[in-house]
Amino acid sequence: MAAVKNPTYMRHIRHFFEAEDHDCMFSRGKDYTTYDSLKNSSVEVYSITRPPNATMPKPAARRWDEDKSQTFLNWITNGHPRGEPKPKKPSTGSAARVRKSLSELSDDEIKLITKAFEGMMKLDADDPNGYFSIAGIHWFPNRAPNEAFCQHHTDHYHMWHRAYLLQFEDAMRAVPDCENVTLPYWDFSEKLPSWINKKPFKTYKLQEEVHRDYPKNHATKHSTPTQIAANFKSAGILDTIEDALTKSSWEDFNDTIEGAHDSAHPACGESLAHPDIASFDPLFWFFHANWDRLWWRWQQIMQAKTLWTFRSTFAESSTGAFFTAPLNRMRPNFMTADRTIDLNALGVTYTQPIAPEPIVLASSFGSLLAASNFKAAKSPTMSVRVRDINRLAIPGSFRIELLADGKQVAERCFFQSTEPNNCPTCLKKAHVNLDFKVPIKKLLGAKIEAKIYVFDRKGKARQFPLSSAGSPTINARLPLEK
Ligand SMILES: [Cu+2]
Repeated sequence: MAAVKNPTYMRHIRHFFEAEDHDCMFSRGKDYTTYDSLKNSSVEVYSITRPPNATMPKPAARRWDEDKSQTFLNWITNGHPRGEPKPKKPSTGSAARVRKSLSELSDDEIKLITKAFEGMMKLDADDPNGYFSIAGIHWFPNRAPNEAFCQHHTDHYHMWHRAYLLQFEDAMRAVPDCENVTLPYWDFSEKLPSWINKKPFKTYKLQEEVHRDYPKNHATKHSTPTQIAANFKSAGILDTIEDALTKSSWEDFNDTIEGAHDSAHPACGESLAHPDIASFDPLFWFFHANWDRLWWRWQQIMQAKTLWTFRSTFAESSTGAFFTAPLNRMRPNFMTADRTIDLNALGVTYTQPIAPEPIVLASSFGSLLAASNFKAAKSPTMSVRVRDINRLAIPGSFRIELLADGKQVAERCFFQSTEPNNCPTCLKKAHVNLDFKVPIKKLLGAKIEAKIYVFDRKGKARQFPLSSAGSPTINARLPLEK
């Protein structure tokens, strides 16, 4: 490689390091895995890698040559630009478990998935491979208090659900003659196939009581494919997903995509609206396989498919704490969070759209250096945050609507238990913020207000007084562009 004049972190510099280099430096208490940490140590790194007297990387064969060292120096003297990765076409690789889209399945594949679901549903309620047991991990069944496992609005949200889907897929494969089955995903840009409303996918009857509101034989329910498609459209879910895929830091991606996830749950119908019962609805599994696929899709775009490259997407070095013991632990008996990152190493991959749209990545920062030039965009969107909502006071998943002169201009949902005070995960974070992006034209001069609606057991939304949800505030910001 010739020396690069204008290298960036995302395109060049982070790829100068391999897992073993990071392992080695970690053992000496040094962390060069994120943009911030490497930037802060760049002069030191330059000096220990510079030929001919380098001490790093350890194997002599991988020592940096003059050009590489010069590239690194150029990065320092240019002020450490972060940049964006070069877009790459996604690949499916050659994993053993290829998860397909619902619309790609052949008749035989649908039959096999049907068999696996029916086989799991026939097992006893206490069989660890049975549908009831595995669905019950997500929340509620009459467990001892403080035994909720599912992770939402925490660092482990994606990792926990990836491990959970694997456990479900393993149980599908444990059904006789289903050893090669894979869990398909529901690509939200496609309408659900009609067989989703046939046995055994239409509904699942609880084999045991999970809660006084969900007695034995309670039947789960989702809306029709047409209704769901309409709900997704009015909640703007596909737009939010598209936006999430352009985010170039993990924190930004994570916030945006989980927001889309939270709005998509109630859009699917009464059972999926509540974490208490959501995973008993057979649609849950295809729905969540797609969220996992979208995370993997982003990992591919960011070239962040391994633990170390994944860390390079963190905006803040401290984000990585959840990868290190004991914070990497996920219950019950799931693999640790760090092991979930490399999906290919777990033998899984997803089929992808044939011609992926080129994606323009965007970085966003909380502030810009006053010394740099910036401007407000011509037809800007306003960032509006409804802040400090005491969600523990709200009995279940809720929707916040933003109104200008009485007309709704944006909405977002928050997915949570109907008894957040009994959920140890919810208790960890009592106050939450919800962010909206609204064209400024709709807000200027208008009376702006927020309303909360909480979903009842039937998935119907009823208004909940804002004054009962703590003292939330509304904050508005005008994004500046560099
Ligand atoms: Cu979910």
